[in-house]
Amino acid sequence: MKLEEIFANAPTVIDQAQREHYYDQGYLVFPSLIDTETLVPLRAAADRIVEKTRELTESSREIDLENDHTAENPRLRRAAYLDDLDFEFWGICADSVIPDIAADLLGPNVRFREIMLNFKWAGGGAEVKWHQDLVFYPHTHSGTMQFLLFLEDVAAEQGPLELYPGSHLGPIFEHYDERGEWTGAVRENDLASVGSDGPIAVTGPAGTVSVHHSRTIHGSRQNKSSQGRPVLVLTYSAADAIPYTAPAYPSSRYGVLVRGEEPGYAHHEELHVPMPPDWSDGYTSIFAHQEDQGHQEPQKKKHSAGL
Ligand SMILES: O=C(O)CCC(=O)C(=O)O
Repeated sequence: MKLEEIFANAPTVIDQAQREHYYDQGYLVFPSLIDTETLVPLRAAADRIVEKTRELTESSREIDLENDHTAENPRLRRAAYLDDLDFEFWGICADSVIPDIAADLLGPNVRFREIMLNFKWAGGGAEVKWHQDLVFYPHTHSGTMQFLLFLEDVAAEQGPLELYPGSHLGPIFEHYDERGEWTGAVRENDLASVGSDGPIAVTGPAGTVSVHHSRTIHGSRQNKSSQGRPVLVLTYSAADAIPYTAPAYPSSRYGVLVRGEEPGYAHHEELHVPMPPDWSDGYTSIFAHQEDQGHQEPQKKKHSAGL
């Protein structure tokens, strides 16, 4: 949908000024949006996942572990496929104010893409290098978005999400290094050309929700504090944005329509997007790719043609 078509429908849960802020600045923040009653069962579900990982000695399809994870001292970087891992997570994806906000920003027809939990464990939880989400999952237009929901309070020293306001209006950068190996991160010399005012950090109490545009440059530092920083990461797409590539996390609900109706058409935007590697044989996590490339099988430019 074109922006003027999205704006032609009155928003239902946010106001027009917030919509305009999102499209001008590439993000919005809703402090304490989700109440404690809703957070408590989500935290319990996250705890159940942590308990199960005590059996793991290495990362699995769903769980990405820090290198120093042990049964006694579990340290998770990410759990993906949450909607399949625990019954508790689908409600926040489909029956909450979050998909309503997505519909106010993307147009009435919205698809669920994925839900993950980035733990950012206390005492060194991994950084997320600067990146643009659209480069991980190019679509026929840039109408995809990522929400973060804080399960606990997030302060500056816990490695909060940081983003460059307005960067979604700039170039879409390569996330490969000079040798053509996928790093999942914007190159340093490209970053030097972005936003002279620098990034802003998104902090706030538990229940705070942020949302950013698929082209907004964002990342987060290591968590060197003594408090973990568990956040739910939810992504959605406008239903008329068709993916060019296989999803990283094809859970059983990937692509399910959570608001509106099937549009019956695809919308295209003129975009120049570098294609990611082919994820159809499996994906670990952004953390694993951004880690020292020497520890990994490098993922070269090998693209999938399927959806
Ligand atoms: O967890 C974070 O701070 C950043 C999340 C993110 O950008 C991602 O997982 O793609």
